[in-house]
Amino acid sequence: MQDYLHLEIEKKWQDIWDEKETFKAYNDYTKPKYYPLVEFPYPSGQGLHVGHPRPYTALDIVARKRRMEGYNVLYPMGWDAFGLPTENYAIKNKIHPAVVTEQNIKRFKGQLKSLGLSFDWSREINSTDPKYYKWTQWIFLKLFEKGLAYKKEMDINWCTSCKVGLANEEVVGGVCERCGGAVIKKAKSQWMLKITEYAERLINDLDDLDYIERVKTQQKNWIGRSEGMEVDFRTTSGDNLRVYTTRPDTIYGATYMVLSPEHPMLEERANLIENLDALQAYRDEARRKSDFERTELNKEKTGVEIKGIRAVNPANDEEIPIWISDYVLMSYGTGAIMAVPAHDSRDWEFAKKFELPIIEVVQGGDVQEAVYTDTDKGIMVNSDILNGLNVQEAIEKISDYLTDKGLGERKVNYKLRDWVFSRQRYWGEPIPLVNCPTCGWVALPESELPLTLPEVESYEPTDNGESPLAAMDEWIETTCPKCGGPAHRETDTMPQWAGSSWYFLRYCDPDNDDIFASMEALNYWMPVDWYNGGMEHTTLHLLYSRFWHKFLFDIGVVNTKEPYMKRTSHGMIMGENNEKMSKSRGNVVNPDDIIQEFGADTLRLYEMFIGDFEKSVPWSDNSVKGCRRFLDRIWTLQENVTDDAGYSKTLEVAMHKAIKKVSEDYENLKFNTAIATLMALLNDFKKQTAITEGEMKTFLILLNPVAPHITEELWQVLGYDNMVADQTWPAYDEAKVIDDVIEMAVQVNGKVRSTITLAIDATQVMAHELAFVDEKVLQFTEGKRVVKEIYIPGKIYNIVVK
Ligand code: ANZ
Ligand code: ZN
Repeated sequence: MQDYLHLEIEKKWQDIWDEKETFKAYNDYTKPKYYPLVEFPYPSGQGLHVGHPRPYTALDIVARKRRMEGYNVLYPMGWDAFGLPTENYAIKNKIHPAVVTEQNIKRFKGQLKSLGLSFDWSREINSTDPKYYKWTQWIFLKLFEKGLAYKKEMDINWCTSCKVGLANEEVVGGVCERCGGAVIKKAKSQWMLKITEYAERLINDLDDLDYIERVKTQQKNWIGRSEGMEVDFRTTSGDNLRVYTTRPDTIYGATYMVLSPEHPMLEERANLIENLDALQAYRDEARRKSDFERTELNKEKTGVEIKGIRAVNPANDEEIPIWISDYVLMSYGTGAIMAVPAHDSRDWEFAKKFELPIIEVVQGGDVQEAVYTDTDKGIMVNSDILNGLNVQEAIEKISDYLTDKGLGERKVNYKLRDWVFSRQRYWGEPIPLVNCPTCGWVALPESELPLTLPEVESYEPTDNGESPLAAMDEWIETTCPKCGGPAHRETDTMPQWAGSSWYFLRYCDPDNDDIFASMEALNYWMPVDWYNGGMEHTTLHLLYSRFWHKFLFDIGVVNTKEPYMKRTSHGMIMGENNEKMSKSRGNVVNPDDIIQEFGADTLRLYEMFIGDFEKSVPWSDNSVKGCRRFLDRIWTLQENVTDDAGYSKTLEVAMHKAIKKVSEDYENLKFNTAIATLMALLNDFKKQTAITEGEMKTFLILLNPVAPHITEELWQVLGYDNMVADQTWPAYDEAKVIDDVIEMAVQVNGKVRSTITLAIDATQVMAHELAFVDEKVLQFTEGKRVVKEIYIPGKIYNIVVK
């Protein structure tokens, strides 16, 4: 028999699939549909990483299985191609980013094809194609029209190295997510999207979705809903200082107030403040720090007391000092807090440092020695009308009390901020607005979309941080669509997250020129049935796209309120020594090399086999070889197939068990145990002198989603002229899955008292359940204590009682 020549075989089948359009999704809206989705990649200059095939193969398995189950499957792929690395490469090498993008896509696409993924390439999309970004611009204009896009002068996170504004989500650990550069605050007029208006729905609607738990939790934490009160503190200057607190019950323990250094009171009451210079100096200092640095828990507390004005605690009319400190952020709540040092750790550290009074109001520990934050079960003390109540009762009582007196109101707050939607860069979607001196910001009419990127000389951002578009007078100068007078185009572009916020909709109807996708197509294909992607996108892309989708639902152009029914996430593939793969460590594995030497089927099999799909795993050359050996053994299995292989009861049970296990495991991200099952089945096969053609066929179908090329080839060798991809997914017989059942003797204190009927491999728990409803067993055990149970599966069950 011929050798297993993987390169030849794999190329052959990829060409056949292409030519026959085997994986094309049909707009036949009568068949049941299935829409699995993986995150479209950013086509970077480095080409495909070995991490990419892991999620792609996982959902390829699901897609292939679904087709065999009779579904019309849409498994699409495209390119999320705007963004900084391409632009930086273009700047350095003086090549147009569109040219760089085209080259990168070509390389990526070739690599993906060589993996034998069953994408419907006829629906390929590219976020930088004007035909695509026309609709990104269109959606933006709808948001603008509905008042959800607005321009605001604000302190933004500014990456000093990329020279670009960053969203909060792009600042990780105080530095730029992309380049690791320092991030400072910079005042800039920015386009913002009101994602905060959707905060409540973005949390509540998670309940109906089949997202893995850690994704739900991360989204909830990021949105950060908190329930509390806004309370007014009078001041000696005659003002009201409003604070936000989640613990109004602790108000009797508020011994001072803290304002954010940016709080407007400093300007508004400058005339009454005695130490304005010191406060101003502190404010300047704070401005240079990121929110992350400012709120870090274990950092040394700093602050300055405001001299000349004091506040009055509304609960007990005590006068208390007002401080400013950078641990209070202007961007959250009201930018002012009542400090309760006995029960809030940051307040406690601050009070210790500046020797401010600490009053216990919830009983628990010695609050002079250590902060007592575990207050949930405590009883109120030193709190006048609240004394003796538990925390929950106290919160209710004081909230009603302060509300009735007009001193405050209940309030829900969110950590989520509006989305900074402008970038001062070239390689992004132009924002289709013009600024008219008479009409203000005006949308371009739909007929003028797409507003395409003009050719520029240089892609570098200007020194003052403007986009290179800002230097293009001919492009900027235009007329106002409303009044016809002279006007200027917006020169900022959209962030990379724009194009990916709706791309799954475009796949449903990629060539439509009248609308981003027809309602008919959306009605059929949406929602996405299963979406798999990286955990790093949980608070960015996943939230943004859910927000856009909800907005599109509200304006009646999509049919579902949520885009994705199910969300799962894969672990990363690390270097051999469990470090992140990187050029500098020299531990990068190139998927092309593996495909060349061992084949795409080996790579696919390996990536699905190496461990729990949801956890990160180190690369292992040895297991790659092991996976290849498994395929080699399958290759020679055809020699064992004969017409007159005898019937084997054990093998029949093994087959049915394998069908059940593999079918279930493919659905539950347990690809590794599915493959282990197939490996065990192969061993069973090899123990037989011969196997039947039927057994071989079932085996090939089960393995096909993981290793599509070798299985198609062996199918052909068996003499069929259709494909495995055309077969029906095998069913199993539940009766044949159950192992033989036996009668087992049950002893009580060494004497046989009864028998139970159970499966040969039943667990002790099962045996116990069966025995302890048996009358004869109960007769000898009731009223006694079970001190020991000895259970030997398939043999005996002995219960010892006293
Ligand atoms: C008094 C108090 C007593 C508080 C106590 C907590 C514990 P979450 O749950 O995150 O919403 N806070 C309010 N605004 C702030 C700001 N702009 N910057 C920094 N901290 C701020 O947290 C709400 C709590 O964080 C509020 O409740 C307030 O401190 C503080 F035992 O008020 B608390
Ligand atoms: Zn005008």
